[in-house]
Amino acid sequence: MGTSFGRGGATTFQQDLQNSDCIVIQGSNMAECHPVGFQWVMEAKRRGATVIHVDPRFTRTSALADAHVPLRAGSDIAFLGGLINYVLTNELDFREYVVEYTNAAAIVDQEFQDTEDLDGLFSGFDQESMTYNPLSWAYEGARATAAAGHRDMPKPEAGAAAAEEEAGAGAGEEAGSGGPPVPGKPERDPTLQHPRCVYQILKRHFSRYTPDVVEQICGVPKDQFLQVAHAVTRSSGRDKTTAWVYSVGWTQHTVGVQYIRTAAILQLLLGNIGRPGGGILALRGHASIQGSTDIPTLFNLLPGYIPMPHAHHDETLEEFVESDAGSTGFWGNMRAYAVSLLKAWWGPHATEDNDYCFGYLPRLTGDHGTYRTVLDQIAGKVQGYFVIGENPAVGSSNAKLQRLGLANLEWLVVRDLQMIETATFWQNAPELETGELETERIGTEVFFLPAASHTEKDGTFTNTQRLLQWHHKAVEPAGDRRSDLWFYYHLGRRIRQKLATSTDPRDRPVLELTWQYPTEGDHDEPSADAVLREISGVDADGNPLPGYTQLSDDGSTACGCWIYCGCYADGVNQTARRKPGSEQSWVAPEWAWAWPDNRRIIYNRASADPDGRPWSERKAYVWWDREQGRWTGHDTPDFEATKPPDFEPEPGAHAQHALAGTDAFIMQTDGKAWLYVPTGLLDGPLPTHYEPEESPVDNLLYGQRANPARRLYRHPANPYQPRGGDTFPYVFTTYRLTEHHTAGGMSRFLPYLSELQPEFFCEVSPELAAERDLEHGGWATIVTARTAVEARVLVTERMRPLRVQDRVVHQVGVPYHWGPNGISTGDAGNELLPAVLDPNVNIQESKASTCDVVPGRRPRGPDLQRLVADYRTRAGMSGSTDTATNGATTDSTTTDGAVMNRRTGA
Ligand SMILES: Nc1nc2c(c(=O)[nH]1)N[C@H]1C(S)=C(S)[C@@H](COP(=O)(O)OP(=O)(O)OC[C@H]3O[C@@H](n4cnc5c(=O)[nH]c(N)nc54)[C@H](O)[C@@H]3O)O[C@H]1N2
Ligand SMILES: Nc1nc2c(c(=O)[nH]1)N[C@H]1C(S)=C(S)[C@@H](COP(=O)(O)OP(=O)(O)OC[C@H]3O[C@@H](n4cnc5c(=O)[nH]c(N)nc54)[C@H](O)[C@@H]3O)O[C@H]1N2
Ligand SMILES: [Mo]
Repeated sequence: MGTSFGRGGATTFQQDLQNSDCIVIQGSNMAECHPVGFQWVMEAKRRGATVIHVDPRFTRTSALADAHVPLRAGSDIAFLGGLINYVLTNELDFREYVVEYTNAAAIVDQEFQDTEDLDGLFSGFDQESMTYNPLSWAYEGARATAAAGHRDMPKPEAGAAAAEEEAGAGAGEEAGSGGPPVPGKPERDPTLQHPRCVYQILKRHFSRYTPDVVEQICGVPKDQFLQVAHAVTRSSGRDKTTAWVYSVGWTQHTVGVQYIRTAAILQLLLGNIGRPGGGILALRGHASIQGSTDIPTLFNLLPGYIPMPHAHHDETLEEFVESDAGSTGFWGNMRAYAVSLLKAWWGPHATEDNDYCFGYLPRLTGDHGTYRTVLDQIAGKVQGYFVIGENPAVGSSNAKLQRLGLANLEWLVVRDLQMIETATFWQNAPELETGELETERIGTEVFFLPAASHTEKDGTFTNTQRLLQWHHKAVEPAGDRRSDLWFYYHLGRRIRQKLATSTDPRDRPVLELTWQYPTEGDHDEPSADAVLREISGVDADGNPLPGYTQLSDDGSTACGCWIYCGCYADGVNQTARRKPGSEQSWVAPEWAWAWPDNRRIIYNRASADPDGRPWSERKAYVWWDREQGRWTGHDTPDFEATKPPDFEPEPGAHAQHALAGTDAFIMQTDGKAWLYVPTGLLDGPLPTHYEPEESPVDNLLYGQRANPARRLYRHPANPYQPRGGDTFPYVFTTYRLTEHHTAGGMSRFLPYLSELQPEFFCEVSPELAAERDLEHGGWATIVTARTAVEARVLVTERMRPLRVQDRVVHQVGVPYHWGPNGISTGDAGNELLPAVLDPNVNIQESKASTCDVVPGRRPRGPDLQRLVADYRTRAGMSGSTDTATNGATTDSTTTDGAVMNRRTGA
């Protein structure tokens, strides 16, 4: 979303779905996982909208849709690519929107080569490192500047260490609130005829995604595909809009980012972004998962998507902002955002003379994502680990890998509501039964600290639609439970006390932090309100700032997260507003506060035509009021309020001043939404269909089977299965149930929920049940190269065999909520999956893999390993040699499981 539009969040809000003429829910089970928001889908349907659910399984979402389209897990790019091809071949695109608001007219460098020319690779691929050099993807004439200005490219003078660091660090999330920098405006051909303009490149690229090809790759019959194509194109244009809704059915793939890119291209061609009833609604998961990327728990970002500086080429603030400071669009103000952040963190210590303490920030030296960290734990390179608000021993792919890491630490801190598996692995990990681990030989000291839940503390959630909502403490936390804010505040306070007399320069960043917050109550609970105020920002006199356009780069403003600037405007906690819907417009701008600047639909300049008039009365949202000389409408305009539609920038203008009155995508350096991404992605400027890492079929389109830049972690405990073959013949996918929550810490311990879904199960079709002798209500063992788990069998027509290429493909559905602790117990679905990631955002492929299913319970003890070893041999995986291809095999030497314990040598 960030590289397509300039911000990583959902483009619209859930209530706006009521205005849609067609809603496609794909890669999401919205009715079960986002049931409250789903009411707006039902409202749209009541008003006559068509609702389509594209999902491997028939769910409660499908039951309420007009059409359910079952497809093979892992094939959505082909399906969406088919829709794009349908739009382009029939010239159904919203031409005026496309020419004015997207980069369709931009001319691309002649060095660029497409997957169509290179059998599945784009130009610039290096087989050795499995990474792309993206220079040839640039706009024409921009290659040299691209090299100098690319934030994620090693600088020419940087050495090998820097290059390695860049390749590992991941870049996709950086575009969360500002498109990747390109040098200004590209050459354009508004007639869209130039053979190297983006529009023509798209046309060629997607031409082979015909209805026939869609049928062969996805298993969706041609007629059904065309029904979707008709419904979507019929419901888009001046007078109608279509919305796309996705969640983790799309993100958890080795090409997850490119799935979303394909939807972005389609929605842009149809003119559905920035307009009511349109958009791409990324349904976010955990209560504040949007918040935890905005103010990130990610290794490669600072608040507001300011990139984490790199060790080798971001020595000074000047070097750091260099590639962005000259940019056009609002990201050109990055220095103001960064300096204000540094002022919020180091207050009076941050001055112009010391680079505003820029040197105090940590630096990136490579991939520090969680899966990499876990491998480093196994290798003995990590001593301590905080696990706060997650349960990786159940929730992360290849759960064994996680536990082997936990078992090799000096110390582990777990703060949770319940005694989760991550805290008890030393006691009941499945590896104890197989003999791969022994409690006596695990040296990890585990500190379990009880956490207060959201009802026991003040604070905000930032939800799906970028909306910050304040929650008040309802009850005092019982016993030793404390809020996370309490924990970090007092931990920091104590560390500072310990270091108080230190003269070591490396302690200065900690000692000089602004760490003064009012506290209250018996436990000295810090004020969450004061923290929010700091995040929102203040001027030199300590007055709250109204919004991010007021941020300055001279040290006179402090702001903890520039995109949240203004959430405490006028000294009022804007996130706590609760004006009833009946007392305001349907957009409800006075209900809580959305970033940026309380906008609910972003890029809403595009809801008006280039002259500033609504595209149609029916779809009016934000427009130019000629008399008042300003933008107005139902929402806060996502545009400079008084910049007229016919504004033309001066040559050489900077930041937002370089944007024209028709540049609706203000966070992009060229003001346009990107159909083609010339820079900012690690796996190609355009989406293209690749098979998942583990798949029963070849890539119908190219010799290159999987995403060539996917992130593989070669380790004996993380073997990858060969593609095709009969050993692991079935596709399997994992998902959630309404009655449980994620890794189970919040549901398996509750009697009511455990009663509703008492046991781990798998869903199979009647045809697969017959093929494998599986009995409804009986046991099945599901096997992969990692291990085998047992589950009750649910035989259901909700799962349907699909015809893919020349064969029938069966799919197995596995909910992933179970583990050994709590009231409702069972094996964890994540035991089965390998760790293999999307390179841009480091998300694991947990939605599409392959397995075998056999009747009966799984073997116990060492017999379990024998079963799995037998499967590996049959699959041709001699020893631990995996088959993760691009031809390469692994460097692993021992068989699975026998992992060295750093301190016991076991
Ligand atoms: N009750 C309840 N609600 C929840 C949660 C919960 O655990 N329980 N979890 C919360 C969290 S953290 C999140 S992230 C969200 C997730 O919300 P969802 O993404 O809706 O949840 P999932 O069930 O994981 O997956 C959605 C659907 O993707 C389908 N799918 C799998 N592979 C593919 C594929 O390749 N293509 C397509 N088109 N579909 C595919 C699955 O069959 C499933 O129906 O839900 C949130 N809400
Ligand atoms: N196979 C497979 N794996 C998946 C997925 C999938 O679809 N398939 N989905 C992925 C997704 S989208 C997600 S979000 C992850 C979730 O995976 P995890 O985050 O590992 O699992 P949760 O069970 O949500 O863990 C949250 C923990 O936080 C605790 N908690 C709740 N509130 C608080 C609090 O205020 N403070 C503290 N300290 N603790 C608190 C809860 O008790 C719970 O144990 O799983 C991922 N893994
Ligand atoms: Mo999630």
